[in-house]
Amino acid sequence: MKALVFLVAVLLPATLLAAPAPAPAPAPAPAPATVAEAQTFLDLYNSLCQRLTTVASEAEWAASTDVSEKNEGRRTAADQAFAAFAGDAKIIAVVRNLLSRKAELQPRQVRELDKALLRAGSNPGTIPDVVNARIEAESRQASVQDGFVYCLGKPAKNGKCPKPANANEIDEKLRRSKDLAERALVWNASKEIGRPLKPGLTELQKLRNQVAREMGYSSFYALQIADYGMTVPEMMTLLDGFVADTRPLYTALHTWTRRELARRYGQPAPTGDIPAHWLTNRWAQEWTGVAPGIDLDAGFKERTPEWIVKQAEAFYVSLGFAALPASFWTKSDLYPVPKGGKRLKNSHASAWHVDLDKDLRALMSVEANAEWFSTAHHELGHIYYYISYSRPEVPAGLREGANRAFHEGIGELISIASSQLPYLQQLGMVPKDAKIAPTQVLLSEALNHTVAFLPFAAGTMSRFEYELYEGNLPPEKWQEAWWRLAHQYQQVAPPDAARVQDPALCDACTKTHINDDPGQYYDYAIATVLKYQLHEYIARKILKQDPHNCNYWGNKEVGAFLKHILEQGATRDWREVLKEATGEDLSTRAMVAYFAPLQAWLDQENAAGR
Ligand code: X8Z
Ligand code: ZN
Repeated sequence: MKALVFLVAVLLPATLLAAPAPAPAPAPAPAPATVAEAQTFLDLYNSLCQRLTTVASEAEWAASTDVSEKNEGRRTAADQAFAAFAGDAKIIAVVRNLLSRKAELQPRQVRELDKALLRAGSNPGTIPDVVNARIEAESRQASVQDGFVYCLGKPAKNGKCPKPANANEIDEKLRRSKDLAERALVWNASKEIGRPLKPGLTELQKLRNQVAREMGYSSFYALQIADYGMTVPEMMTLLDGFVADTRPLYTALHTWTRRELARRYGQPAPTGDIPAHWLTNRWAQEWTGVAPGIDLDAGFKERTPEWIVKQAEAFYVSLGFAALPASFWTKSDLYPVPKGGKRLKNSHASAWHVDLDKDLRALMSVEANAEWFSTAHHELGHIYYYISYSRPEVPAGLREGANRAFHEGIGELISIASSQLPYLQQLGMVPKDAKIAPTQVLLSEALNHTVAFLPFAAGTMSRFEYELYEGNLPPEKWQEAWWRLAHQYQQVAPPDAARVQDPALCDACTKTHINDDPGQYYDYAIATVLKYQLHEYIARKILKQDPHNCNYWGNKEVGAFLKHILEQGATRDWREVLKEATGEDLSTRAMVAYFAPLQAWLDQENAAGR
């Protein structure tokens, strides 16, 4: 088809090609009989989908909050039952048949059918054994990941660890320790989980690709990207654009951070890559805490983990959202397992829409610090999205974000709103008379999930999964690829070059999304860009305040603006939703503009070698 278009283009005179396109024909009216036929099918489909999702989510919840063989078995069985429905060959045939008469359907019905096809993508009923094997491998991988206990000492002969640690403890040490030997030990310990996860990902790479290819996608990656209505090349071009647009800013921040960390550790500043164990996060995805003089955690010393979640809720309530239902508080799993407790649970924050209706839960391990403060706001963004679109006008099959990045972006937006100085001062987290230069606040934000983050999300992670699925990257090349990309995009190097050659290691496997949310990490890159577009609009057009120094708290108009986006769920094309909300297409413009004063400051500091 593409070749034909090319041929026609070559043969046609340029003037003809340049001629204005004729006015678009009016959209054909839906045909009542086809609309009714589709609706009968969709009513049944949605009812089954919602019921089976509930059963599967309950089982997944049990397995993620209490790792055991029994719960793993229950999760596998429930996910297989869901797959048997979502990928049933007859269902796929009906969906395709209806979609072949697209013009006769209502646009919303077309969207529902498209989503049904995507849901079938991982579960084609034509190869049930492969689908069941995929689900079993996913469930096993999750148990291996969630049941892993980090070890900060040398294991004894019987394999027992003298110093077991959980993820929060690892993160805390990487945030605080100034001792490079200790940092290397902790960083290396945090990567040990990659060993037991590598065989599982090896199997999953094949199985995930097999199911997606059965459904006509070029790879599992293409299937995940299709949810945006985009092709793989389109997505990669978009992501490359994000990286290129923010490159000068990243380079300046990296140069400054190199020197700052060298000072902190009493080392000469590296001329190129930063050693990974110098940075405050296991994957160097954010560099929180590098800025001197801003101890974000200090304000949380007097607070409890319970206060953090309640305060996050209060922020949304102040905007006009309802208080969370009582069941959220009774059913969620919000805090770490108490010391000495035997239960093992997933350590990464997540938000759950268990029954695609009113049963909403969060799985977290909240402690009283700045990182969990931000994460709690992020997770409640998902929860308020669920609440907003769970209404009769939005069918179960469209109870999703405008796209997945919107879902990530709302909580991220509220997270930057909750880290603005006026709000922190209002809460008493930062003294009202504190002399903090505006560039210092901006610097702290850039080091968080924004400037420092984008090359990880749009580069290292997204490119790795691209090579993994689209490129069938063999397992023996994973380490090399991971560190090649970390060098190229993040300018971060492994603490010890030998680990790149070790075939038993899998540093990519240590990132939970590679196992749990495969092929989707660009969601966060898009969310990062999107949140600045929304933030700029809210600050300038609604609050009429400087985006660098504004306070959303208590503003019902901001709440109404957000609610309007959220309550639509996935009933409309995300491009339309974005354009309508901000007047703009997806773009890094707002983000680059927001950080322009920081870029100027960093350039000055770097030139002076300060
Ligand atoms: O995974 C998350 C959320 C859950 S959706 C806590 N985030 C990414 C990560 O931790 O890698 C939030 C931003 C990036
Ligand atoms: Zn999220």
